[in-house]
Amino acid sequence: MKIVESLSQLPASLKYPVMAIGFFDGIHIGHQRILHQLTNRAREKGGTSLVLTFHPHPQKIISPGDAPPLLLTLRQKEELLQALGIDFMVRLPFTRELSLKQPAEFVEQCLCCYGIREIHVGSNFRFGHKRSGDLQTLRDLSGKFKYEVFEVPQVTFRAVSVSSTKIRGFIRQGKLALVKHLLNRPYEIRGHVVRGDRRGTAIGFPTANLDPENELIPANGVYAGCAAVEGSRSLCVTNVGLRPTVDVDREGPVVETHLIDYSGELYGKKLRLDFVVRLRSEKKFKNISTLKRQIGNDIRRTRTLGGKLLTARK
Ligand code: RBF
Ligand code: MG
Repeated sequence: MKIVESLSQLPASLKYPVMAIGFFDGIHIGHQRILHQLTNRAREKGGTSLVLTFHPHPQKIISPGDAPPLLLTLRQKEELLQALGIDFMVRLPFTRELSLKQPAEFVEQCLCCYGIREIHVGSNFRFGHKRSGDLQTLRDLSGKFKYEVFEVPQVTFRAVSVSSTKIRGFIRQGKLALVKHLLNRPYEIRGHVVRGDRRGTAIGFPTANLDPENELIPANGVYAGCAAVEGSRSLCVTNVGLRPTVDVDREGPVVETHLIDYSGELYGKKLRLDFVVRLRSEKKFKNISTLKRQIGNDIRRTRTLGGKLLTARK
């Protein structure tokens, strides 16, 4: 997959270019339906698949205080699009100027000089100044600009329509098993391992403290999952929270994880953490030895779930 920052950077005369447009935060099962349809069409037509997306999130420009914490870093989004077989990611810098464009201007100036043959978008797609353009707007302009519009219906799961907003809510509530269904993969956060207080090592369960690159951290609690470091994967138990038993975190929740059967220095390394199953809430224990016993239980439960955790990501 190649990444460009405007359509003008695309190679001239691409064969039958087909395009999906959206922010695609999460690349959830609804987005996946659009993107599969897109790559299928490209394959059928011997064409080229393009995903037009924006960076940063439009709300960060229009109204930063209301911008949602994102499900994906730019890097994660790129990797997921690549894995889905997209040929080109067109990552338009979202600016105030772009936010002021009327829908028709956007189509004329940003889309239409590039011979796009098909546009695939979800039913609830909106674009242009104040989100005033929709599918009908795209269709109204399609004759003039000679593209076809394909509407991809909303995907529902257990009778609710899937959206990035809902998924963010579920992550904040700790419903990570549900989230795994909606993403078709576990929720993953990445970051470097930073210096902790070494207390974990002292109590017998060394932990890697993560400095997350992701904006959205699951609800406080203990999660079973899988960690990847330098290409190798381990089962892990992750605590998100304030560690009330030791009372050390006044600066907000920490994300720390114990990698099961892993020995080696993690400090400074890049870590990826999958949150697969929520085990319990964080608790204040009477003393360190009851906390230790509980963490021992968390680890046993995680081992029992082992295979399920390791295969959660295909
Ligand atoms: N600290 C708490 O105060 N309450 C907890 O319920 C708790 N659960 C944890 C579960 C796991 C799997 C891990 C790795 C840590 C947990 N901690 C908890 C944090 C623990 O206090 C911390 O790892 C050590 O104090 C080292 O910093
Ligand atoms: Mg630690």
